[in-house]
Amino acid sequence: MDQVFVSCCPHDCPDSCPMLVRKYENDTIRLEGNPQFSLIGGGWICKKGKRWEYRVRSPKRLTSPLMKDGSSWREISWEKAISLWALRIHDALSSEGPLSNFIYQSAGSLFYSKKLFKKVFVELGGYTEPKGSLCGSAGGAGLKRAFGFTPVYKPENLKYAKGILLWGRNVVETHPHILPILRNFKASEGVEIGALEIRRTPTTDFADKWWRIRPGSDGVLALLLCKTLLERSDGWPYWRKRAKNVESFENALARLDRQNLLARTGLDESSFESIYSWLMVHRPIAIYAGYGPQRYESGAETFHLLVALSLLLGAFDLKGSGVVFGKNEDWMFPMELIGSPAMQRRVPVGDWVLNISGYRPKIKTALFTCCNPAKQAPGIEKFKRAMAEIPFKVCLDIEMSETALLCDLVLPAACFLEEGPDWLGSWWHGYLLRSEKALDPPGQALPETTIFTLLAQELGLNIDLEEARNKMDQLLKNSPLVKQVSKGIYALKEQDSWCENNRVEILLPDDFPMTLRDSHNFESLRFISVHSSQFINGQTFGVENPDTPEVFVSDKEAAKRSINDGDLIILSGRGITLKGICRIDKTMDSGYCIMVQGHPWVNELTEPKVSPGYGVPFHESFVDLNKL
Ligand SMILES: Nc1nc2c(c(=O)[nH]1)N[C@H]1C(S)=C(S)[C@@H](COP(=O)(O)OP(=O)(O)OC[C@H]3O[C@@H](n4cnc5c(=O)[nH]c(N)nc54)[C@H](O)[C@@H]3O)O[C@H]1N2
Ligand SMILES: Nc1nc2c(c(=O)[nH]1)N[C@H]1C(S)=C(S)[C@@H](COP(=O)(O)OP(=O)(O)OC[C@H]3O[C@@H](n4cnc5c(=O)[nH]c(N)nc54)[C@H](O)[C@@H]3O)O[C@H]1N2
Ligand SMILES: [Mo]
Repeated sequence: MDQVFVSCCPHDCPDSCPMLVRKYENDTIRLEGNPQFSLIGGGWICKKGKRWEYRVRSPKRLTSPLMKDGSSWREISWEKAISLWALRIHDALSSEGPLSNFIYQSAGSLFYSKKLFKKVFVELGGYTEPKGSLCGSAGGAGLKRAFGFTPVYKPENLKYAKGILLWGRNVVETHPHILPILRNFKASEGVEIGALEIRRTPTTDFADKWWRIRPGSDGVLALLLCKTLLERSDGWPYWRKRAKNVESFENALARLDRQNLLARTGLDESSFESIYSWLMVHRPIAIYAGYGPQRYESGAETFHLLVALSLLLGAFDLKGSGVVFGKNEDWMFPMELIGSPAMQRRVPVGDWVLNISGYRPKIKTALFTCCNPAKQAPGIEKFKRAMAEIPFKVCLDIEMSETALLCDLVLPAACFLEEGPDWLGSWWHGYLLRSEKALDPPGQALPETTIFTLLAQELGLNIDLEEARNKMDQLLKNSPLVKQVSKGIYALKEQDSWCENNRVEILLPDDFPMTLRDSHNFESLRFISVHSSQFINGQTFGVENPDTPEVFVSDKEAAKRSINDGDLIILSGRGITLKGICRIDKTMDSGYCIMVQGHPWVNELTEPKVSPGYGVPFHESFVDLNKL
């Protein structure tokens, strides 16, 4: 008899889709959208989620603990693996103390059970971990500066907007479940979708109108829009009531030179006027901001300025106005199950690799779980060098990742279909999702909760993370902040931070040092990487790495170098050279080139850097591009 389980997609994607797992007698599965979830564009799953049908049993799965043995790998027993790991942690503790254990987790799976392992390191007295994320820290920090907390824009409120401005957000590729909502939107009279981009994308095709701006100049555009709104007395009449620091903000805007700002955005006067009048006509405006525009030094400032612009456009008075970005999907995770460490050291995720040799206490062991920084973090060769300085490294993954290959011990983890009950939130919608175990893990793979319980026992700690996961299940099911909608789907009682009844006051900026910094104007090209509809982040399972990657440039940049579309080119930067195939994109402007992120070579060319708000300014990297 077939069995059906509730589950949800583990990917770090805003859509966080509830799924049904149909399990057949031969232990194969089929995945489909949970039809109970048609609330906000749901009820179906995309090809990335669907791929787990065969990824879960693919030959690429790790099935036994592996220890590095010279240049090859040796299978070892769990007993041996755990005892070796515990010994190294113990040595680190006695020589350098708790901060010598480094723990690194990222976005490989958003399931809550994956976070419980920290309890072990809390009980050991502390740890070192990265600060910030490779993803949206800068943008998030800008929003937080304005609000004092991370604001939530409830997707339901989009229906009140008359203009949705997709500000560097490529929703058609990266947020497909919003599309049914946007299609409805487009069908309403007088309601429009606009897009601000650096190139034509499937999203700009989808929008009613789009404008191209210079990479990294979104904050400048926001400033110019605010300045113009004030000069023309078009600002929402009551915006000052909601704001702190009004006078300084207005004075700072008054001092800025209009022509200089316009030139920085790369827009001509008529395009600027077209954006301006679009905003005037389509209030209330929802600014739907993307991750691309915050991967710059100015990322946090840009997002702070988007809030200021939104306020001047009538946010809080006009329902539906506001800035939509991510929110904390872990908001409901019961932190009490982990506790807080006595000691903690946090090192910027963007550039810790540059400074590791100076750390005191030294890093003696490192744990990598649900992450693949050897592919997804900036400056790969610097990452490799940092790894060489860490005496003992462990990676937990479901497959042999680039990061796992650099470790001493690789441990096979169960994936979301093989453990549970488990939970996950969304950085877009307001539902908390519960999943059930549908399959046993392959070979000797184990749930992370089991792996760390074994480690804790070996370290002499009285911790049972399986029990903690079950406790989490009870806590979440019974939380007064959720209401069950159907099996596995729980609505969150969340407040919309942009709602008119909120008593928030927006802090306006009066200094824009990163936004007004002179932009780079050498011969080299700004190197920009973008997400693809084909796969998620660095998880390219089921999608081949192209033999020769495509590099997109404008026709002007190609002509300057006598390059035709399809020609082989050499991309070089940071002492790395890469062969690529040139794709001319006439919708791009001069000064930058674009590649799809998620392939191992991309972050060889990016600089390990940290931006305000502990973001990673991937797009502040520059390359030379020449004909081969
Ligand atoms: N299919 C798929 N979906 C995904 C992901 C995936 O890898 N694949 N990843 C998920 C994750 S973790 C994230 S963070 C999100 C990312 O979602 P998005 O923010 O939509 O994706 P990005 O490609 O990072 O950036 C969006 C756009 O910003 C543009 N851009 C770059 N620089 C600038 C700029 O200076 N100004 C402006 N206005 N635009 C600029 C790029 O051309 C790009 O089209 O997607 C999530 N969803
Ligand atoms: N140049 C450039 N770099 C980027 C970006 C960019 O736009 N440009 N985007 C950035 C963004 S937005 C993000 S969010 C990051 C993502 O960066 P990461 O989170 O580091 O990368 P992922 O590719 O999501 O892969 C994480 C790993 O988790 C593993 N995994 C999957 N499920 C499980 C599980 O259940 N348990 C364990 N232990 N492991 C599991 C996968 O096999 C994979 O190896 O990349 C960033 N990197
Ligand atoms: Mo991300």
